[in-house]
Amino acid sequence: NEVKQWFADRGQERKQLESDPLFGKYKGMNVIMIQLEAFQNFVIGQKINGQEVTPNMNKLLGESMYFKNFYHQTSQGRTSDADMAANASLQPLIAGSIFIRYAQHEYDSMPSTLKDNGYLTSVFHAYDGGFWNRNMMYQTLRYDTFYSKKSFKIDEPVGWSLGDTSFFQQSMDIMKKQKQPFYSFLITLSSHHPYTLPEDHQTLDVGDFKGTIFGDYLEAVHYVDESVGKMVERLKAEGLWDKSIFLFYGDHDNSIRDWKPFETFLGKPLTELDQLNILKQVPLVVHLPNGDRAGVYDQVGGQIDLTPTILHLLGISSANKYFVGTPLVTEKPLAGKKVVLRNGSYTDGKVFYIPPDDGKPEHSKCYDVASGKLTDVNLCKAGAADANKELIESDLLVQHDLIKEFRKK
Ligand code: GP9
Repeated sequence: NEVKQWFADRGQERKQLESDPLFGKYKGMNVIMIQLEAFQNFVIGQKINGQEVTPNMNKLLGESMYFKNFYHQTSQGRTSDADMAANASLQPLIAGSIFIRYAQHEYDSMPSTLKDNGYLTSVFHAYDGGFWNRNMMYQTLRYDTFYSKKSFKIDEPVGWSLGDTSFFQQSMDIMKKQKQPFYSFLITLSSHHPYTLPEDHQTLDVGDFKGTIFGDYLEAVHYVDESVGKMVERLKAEGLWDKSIFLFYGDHDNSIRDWKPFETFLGKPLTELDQLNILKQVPLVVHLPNGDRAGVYDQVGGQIDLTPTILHLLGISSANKYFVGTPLVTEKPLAGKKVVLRNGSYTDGKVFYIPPDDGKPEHSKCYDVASGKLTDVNLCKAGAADANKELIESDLLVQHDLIKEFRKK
């Protein structure tokens, strides 16, 4: 009952936002969502040796909504956690992945909700269908079709599989023939650790970073940026661009834990709060038809908010769905909105709370975001309790298959 009530309260928050002018403004549009492998926010808008690292994305920002304080919420399940947060609006587990451990449980999700509203739903990822137990999990999430590696021609070998440029183009060949409206979820792979690209794909002059993992990472994200740019051109050429909500976000950090190259690249020393933000922030870019509402947004959000955001724009109520998140694209940002990370950290844009790593409450930290300085930990206390509750309720729902239980006739 406690879990049921907690989710009902979240549903009520979303219900109240249904009077927002943006609720249903994009009813019936296609949805194209891209999850970018290990793509962190700190590269957006940056240059190296005079060359933009993400020129195509930077250009796209002029006609899109860019959320610069958007967080990944992943844990040990990495890419699968990001997928689950984005498509089912639930927190990851503290250990392992929901995709592996609870693939047979019942979930509310973006694909199932859209399917129930007349959408054709597809997921594209050019790697082995069994990885992260996707074959099974995508049935659970009720996609119509999962296009895995065997649906693609490996005509551009990069890293583990197919290069993102060809991956997007081949996915587009399928999408352009699909019945509309459709929901397409695309998961990239070329910028996977350890980031080394074939030589003919290295087009960024990374100077002294050449031959280091950090330099390889910059080259990889530069290549992904080019692939995304070509995908956008193709969407325009196929007449899908202004008939679709198009968005992309990064799935998780790049696992590089040596801060020196980051400091050299960004040209400044990094505080603990800077490091946390670099580690946890991924870009979220949302292109609405006709470039509506383009601009830079500083309200906080996380992957868990993506499904509620899309459903809000399409005018599909999620009040009765078991989702943790709330819509980000609204006329006015939701007051008191928090992003909760799996270790119990949270931020509301004003404070950033870090739980103690030794379990001793006196070692918890509360940062004032504006000044970047530590502040009175009591200012984070109530928020930390709420954050902890969110994690507990999400865990109980997932582990005990409570959606099935709640819907039993
Ligand atoms: C593989 C890909 C990578 O299919 O999604 O997952 P990751 O290792 O980043 O969690």
